[in-house]
Amino acid sequence: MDRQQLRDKFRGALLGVAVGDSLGAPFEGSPGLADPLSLPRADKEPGQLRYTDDTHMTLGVADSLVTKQGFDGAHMAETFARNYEEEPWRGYGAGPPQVFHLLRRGIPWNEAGRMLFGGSGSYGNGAAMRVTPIALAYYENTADMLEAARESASITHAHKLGIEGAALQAIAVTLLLREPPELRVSGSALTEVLITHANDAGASIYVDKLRSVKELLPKAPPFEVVSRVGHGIEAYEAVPAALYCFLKHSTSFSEAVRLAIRLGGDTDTIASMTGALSGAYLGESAIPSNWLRGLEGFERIRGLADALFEIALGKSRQRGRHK
Ligand code: AR6
Ligand code: MG
Repeated sequence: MDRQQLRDKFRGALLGVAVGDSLGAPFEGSPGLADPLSLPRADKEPGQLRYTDDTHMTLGVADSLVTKQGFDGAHMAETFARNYEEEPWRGYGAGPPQVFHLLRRGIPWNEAGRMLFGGSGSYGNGAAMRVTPIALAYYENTADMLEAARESASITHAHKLGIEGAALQAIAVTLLLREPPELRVSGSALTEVLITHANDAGASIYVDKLRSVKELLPKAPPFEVVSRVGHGIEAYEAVPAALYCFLKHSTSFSEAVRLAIRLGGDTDTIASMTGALSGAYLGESAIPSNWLRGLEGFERIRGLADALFEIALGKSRQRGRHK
């Protein structure tokens, strides 16, 4: 793959997060089966697209990675807290603000997340929804990527299922970045890689739900995914649901994102994660220009994707020297 194509995929992944989030936000909490006529259309400008906490936190991850040229837990936690204090109205889940409060009381970044939900930590989808920049910066080295994905998740989502949701979403993004879009991705092979990972991590609920995704993909009507996998705020529902939406329409960014919104539930987050997968695979060039035109922060997001691309190339050169 040439440099230009890979950079297009980096931009697609990060812009995909923001586009899916912004388009899905007005539908959050809907029961599903929205009238197709009410869904965003690729041939129509939706006007100003405002992103929510999903993108706000993703940009925090990206900013911190760029500033520190890699993962630094204390810096990333401080970045999250500061961003939240500046724009608390973005639609944050209940858990993260509690973590920021604990950080401000002096609790270390790698302890605060464990204090939530009676000491079990959060299994919400908030760590998975923001993990894309980690997948980008570390896209060539799965072991380093997984370590950074898990540690970054644990800042606010210390429950094993919150962490593994982020790990699975990150693996999917990195694998799709490496895959040239001309070769049709095998949904079954990609899902199988994730099943193996979930199995090794002892996260059986992901194994079961990913098996359902694999089974439903070729034949079932899309709405069966809601009853079998779910479309909720829990990472173990939203992450497999997003994978399903991407794989169901792996050659069309707009159709994948529209399906995520149509399924209802946590539409902004599932559409955002679907957008990350589809953007990582197909690139920015596959995102409807009508959807990019009104996107809040477009230039900044694109610039961060380019900065993450440079970090990834730098890590790749470093590894080459040490071989
Ligand atoms: N026990 C019981 N319920 C839990 C647990 C647990 N251990 N962990 C999570 N929940 P949270 P997020 C439930 O608050 O993941 C925005 O709208 C609980 O109901 O950590 O950052 C985004 O768009 C908890 O409030 O926040 C996303 O949709 C909820 O899961 C979403 O919020 C979410 O976990 C991201 O939320
Ligand atoms: Mg959401």
